[in-house]
Amino acid sequence: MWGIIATWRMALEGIEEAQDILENQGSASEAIEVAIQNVEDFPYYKSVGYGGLPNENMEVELDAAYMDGDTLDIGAIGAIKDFAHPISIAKQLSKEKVNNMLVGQGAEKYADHENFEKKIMLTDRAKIHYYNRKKEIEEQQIKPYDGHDTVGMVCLDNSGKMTAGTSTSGLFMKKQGRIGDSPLSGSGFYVDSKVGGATATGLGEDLMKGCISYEIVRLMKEGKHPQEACEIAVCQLDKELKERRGQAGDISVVAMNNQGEWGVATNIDGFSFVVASAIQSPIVYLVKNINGKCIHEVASEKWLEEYIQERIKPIVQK
Ligand code: SD4
Repeated sequence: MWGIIATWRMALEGIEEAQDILENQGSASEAIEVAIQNVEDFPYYKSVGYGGLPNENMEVELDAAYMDGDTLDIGAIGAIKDFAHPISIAKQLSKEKVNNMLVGQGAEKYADHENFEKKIMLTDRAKIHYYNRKKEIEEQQIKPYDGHDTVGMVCLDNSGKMTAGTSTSGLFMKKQGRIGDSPLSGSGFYVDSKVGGATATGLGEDLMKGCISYEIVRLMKEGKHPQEACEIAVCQLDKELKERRGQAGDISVVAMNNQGEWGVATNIDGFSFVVASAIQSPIVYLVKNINGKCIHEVASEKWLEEYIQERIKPIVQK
């Protein structure tokens, strides 16, 4: 049995590539890297890799992580600039004995030394978004940005090995050096091949408060189905945050256990995800939270078409 699950519709093409690898007895380690690289390369996704939106200084700072569920190896990078494939750097770091998590200049030095592909990750389109947002902030005093779209994946291969990976440009207009949950073990991702894995997307500052990915794996280890584990973890964190702080940021998660069963939960409307397995070709689903129960439905052709049109439509500087 193989399977792979990922946050957001943007993972679809990457998941299709992963499917080829996994069907042909490729490893979860290769499949997840290829799938995430695909998302990093696509210029129209505004929150991952090339084309990702910049921080308040108009610099694209990227976070990524990779985890091997057999060995529990973890590699992560934070706030790295101008490298094409953060996921691959994170994966390589996972194989080091120490220095598994590097940030900023240290991460760039390592990536350069290891000959990872350099690339200017700030696109003209991202600059237009930046200038427009700056103008809106000046004119309307609105908060920088509360949207998001990190790609996170959990993968199981035919040998039973599991991996997890994340890649993101984080929050638009974030402060220089700000790192979210995505490179943080237990918050943005966690995987244990003996149990399963989970990954999160949303407001990093809140996701960290519940170590939500670890919590989901812990619940699965207690015997919960991934769907139940995801719903419990999202509901509890959402409730705790609201009780203690008056509000909760966006929280969305996907999970898969080592049998290829999967689950998903969110506290927002409009969360999408992609899943594929030995018994299911890649499908995009949309999720709704109805009183704590997360209902998912297959995305319609119309929705899929509108999604892509919205991503690639021309934008103008205001
Ligand atoms: C972050 N969690 O940096 C990321 C952003 C995100 O979906 O998920 N976007 O806080």
